[in-house]
Amino acid sequence: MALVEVKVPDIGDVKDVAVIELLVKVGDTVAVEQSLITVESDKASMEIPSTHAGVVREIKVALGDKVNEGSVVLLVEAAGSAAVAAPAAAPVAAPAPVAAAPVAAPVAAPVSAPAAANLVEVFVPDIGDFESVAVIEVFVKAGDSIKVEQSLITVESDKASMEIPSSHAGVIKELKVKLGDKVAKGSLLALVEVQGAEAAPAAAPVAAAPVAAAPVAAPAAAAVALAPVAAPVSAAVPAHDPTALKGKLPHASPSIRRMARELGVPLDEVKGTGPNGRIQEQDLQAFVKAVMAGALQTAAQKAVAPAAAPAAAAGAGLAGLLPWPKVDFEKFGAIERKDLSRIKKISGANLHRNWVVIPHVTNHDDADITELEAFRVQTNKENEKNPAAVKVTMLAFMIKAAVAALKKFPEFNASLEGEGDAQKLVLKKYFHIGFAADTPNGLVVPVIKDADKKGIFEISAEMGELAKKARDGKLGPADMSGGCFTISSLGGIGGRYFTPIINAPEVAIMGVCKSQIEPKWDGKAFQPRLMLPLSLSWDHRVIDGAAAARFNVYFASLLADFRRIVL
Ligand code: CAO
Repeated sequence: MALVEVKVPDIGDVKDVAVIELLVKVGDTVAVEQSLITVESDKASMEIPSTHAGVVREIKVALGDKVNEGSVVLLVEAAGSAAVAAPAAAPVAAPAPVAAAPVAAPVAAPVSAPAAANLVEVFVPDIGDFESVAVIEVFVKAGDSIKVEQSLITVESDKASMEIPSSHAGVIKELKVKLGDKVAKGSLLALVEVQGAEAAPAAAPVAAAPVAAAPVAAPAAAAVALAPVAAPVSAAVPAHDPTALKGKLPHASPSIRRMARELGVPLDEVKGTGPNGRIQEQDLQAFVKAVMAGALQTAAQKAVAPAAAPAAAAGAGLAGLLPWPKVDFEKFGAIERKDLSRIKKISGANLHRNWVVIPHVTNHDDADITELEAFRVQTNKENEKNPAAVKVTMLAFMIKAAVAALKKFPEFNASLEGEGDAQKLVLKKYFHIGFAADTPNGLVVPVIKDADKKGIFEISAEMGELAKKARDGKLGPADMSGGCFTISSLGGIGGRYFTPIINAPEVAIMGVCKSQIEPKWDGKAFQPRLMLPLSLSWDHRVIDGAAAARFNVYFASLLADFRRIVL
């Protein structure tokens, strides 16, 4: 097992960029191109990817350190000889930084002045190997006076964000891009009316354009006469105020920006608690929680609050989202209005909060339950003549399997508690498993307490009682509290896979759908096997993808051979 040094790749002519985030820790298994750290200059932040796959043995940088091309970031014990083909010295093809113009590359040139003699076109400079990056912020508007190097827009790839500066001083006559557009090197950004000498072609390059990281020394000829404006690929409007012209980019990494956009959070309203006021994930979470709890209103909410108060329950103006569409349904045909059931109102609000607050991911897998189903059917057959016997359900087996999996993967039997730096993971030593039950009034989740201490018959019987109580609307709070993990089975109904919403404060939920016979290759021939589709949703703040995949594999292995449960 060789230890290899992973170094900062070519990040352009930028010197001494600060390490502002460590994205891995010692012992972590990293993949090639996985982001290791975030570095930041005054104009751009970028994530530095790994050149090798393996296990992190030592981290050579600390928060606040200044790094340059070639600085050793960490030592990785490369997995076998699988150390990436790319030698450490040669950064992976696309060093994360999307990079803006290399130093001294003329960012733009006034090309064939389109309309008037002193009107010049300002283009996107060389931004490295990236074909198209999204415009996520627009700082200027038509009529604005701008200076050379003044930032016009911010663009972002999945690994880096950067500001694109103007190559000319003057007055913006026309802005050629808008939020959500995709741009590339040479895309036309703006028509700028320049004064006197400024109108002369850009022999004078714009010095040191945006800081970040041109992967390779860029040709000086740069953007002259390149095809203007890439057609806007997506006019998708970010959830937060799309037209706002913000003077200053909030201080946050690309991943935080992306998360904020996905959640519709106006990042400039979030208070950063990191170094130099940098916005961190916990700041975003605290903001969302405060808005959800009604303790805070976004500027957009405040703006619509007086008029939209009654519609707030429908999400109007939430975190800057567009108001809920108002449609005169009667105009299109006959309708009937019905009150939502109490359960639907309560569960709806909970589900909504959980969906918005938890960064959740769903892993899908299949379990071969051929033998287990045969055993279940056989058991029920044996008990057919006994009127007191309980019908054994597949769900009861899954509850036992879930207990075993929670024992093996304790972080799945956990809850997050507290906020920010004081946040803790509460690991539970008890095993109370909830199961989603469909009732005429809506979804409820009764809980089988201490499922680890109960057998299949007992669990099946208790489930039957709880499901009946649920259908009759007789479940009490005690029946539905204390859950550690939930199973949501649509197996009796149908479907293949779905994405169950985590039942907070739990951190994972297993969704199962209808099993069906599928051909499975046994090495010699296809065999008909009964396969159960699994959909495990998990909270990415607590669990990572590898653990989730292992949980699914283990859970499936238990169902495939239930004897493993006693090992
Ligand atoms: N694959 C194939 N068949 C399945 C199955 C699966 N995964 N799971 C159950 N079945 C079969 C059962 O064997 C049963 O068949 P038999 O009567 O021939 O034995 C039939 O489907 C009906 O099962 P069931 O759904 O009534 O019983 P259950 O123990 O599987 O589930 C309960 C009980 C309460 C969980 C279920 O009735 C229910 O409410 N499910 C819906 C849960 C839900 O809404 N989840 C979504 C939440 S997200 O909105």
